[in-house]
Amino acid sequence: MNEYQKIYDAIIEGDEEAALQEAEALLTQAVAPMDIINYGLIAAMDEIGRLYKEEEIFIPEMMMSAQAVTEVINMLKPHMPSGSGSRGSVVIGTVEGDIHDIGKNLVALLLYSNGYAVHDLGNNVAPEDFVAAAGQYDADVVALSALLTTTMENMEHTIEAFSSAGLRDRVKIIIGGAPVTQEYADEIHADGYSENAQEAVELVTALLGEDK
Ligand code: B12
Repeated sequence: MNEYQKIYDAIIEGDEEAALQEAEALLTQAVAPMDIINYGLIAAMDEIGRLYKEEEIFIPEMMMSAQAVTEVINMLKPHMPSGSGSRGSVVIGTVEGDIHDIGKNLVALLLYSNGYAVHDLGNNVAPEDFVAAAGQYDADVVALSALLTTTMENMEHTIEAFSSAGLRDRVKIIIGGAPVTQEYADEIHADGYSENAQEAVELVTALLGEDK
């Protein structure tokens, strides 16, 4: 049994209390918060997705596991570096029609920890709300998340809304989420795509330049 097995099992069971306790225990053993997230939480969510697809579990179970993951991430937040907000302004949200927000929250957290000012619009965000927020926060980057093949097209609609508002050249738009690919990013003329939250930080850094 590896050190992440207990927290993995607790997430699969949707047992928030046990998951929080185990996260505390791992922190006292000096395990890095990002390792707990990657090897405990994300690994368990992948398995939850598989179990749901195989109809071994249903939406209520998936919701309990998601809730446990969210609470553990909230608990880990203060144990991660807090950023200066000086490296650039990022507006982030999950696109319209989609309420999945765990991955988006992780991207927001890592960007914040790495020095970016992050303005999180939440989930189910309409294209015009992304455009308005980008203006309000003078965004350098707009980051779009989608977890459903049916809502991915709202990434394209959001990019179109920036073009219609005459703001497309003012911001870099990046996209991500489990069904999203580099090919799709190219197809809808996004400025970038990354597979996970750590790479999202590298992507934003590359797009804005180190001196930003
Ligand atoms: C948890 C979950 C839920 C929870 C969400 C709770 C929440 N607060 O987010 C609940 C129970 C609400 C839910 C609901 C539904 N879900 Co759901 N859900 C999942 C599940 C199991 C895990 C998602 C997750 O959190 N993964 C962990 C995070 C960390 O990973 P991630 O989101 O991919 O993010 C990482 C990267 O993608 C990337 N990233 C993410 N965003 C961004 C953005 C940028 C800019 C960048 C650069 C990178 C990036 O970085 C992240 C960290 O590394 C997935 C299965 C799966 N394997 O994805 C199904 C899944 C996404 N759901 C699915 C479905 C069908 C649904 C429902 C339609 C079910 C229904 N019939 O009602 C509803 C949709 C509701 C809606 N309108 O949005 C399907 C989608 C199928 C498809 N092809 O479209 C999946 C794949 C399950 C399956 N195998 O069938 N779901």
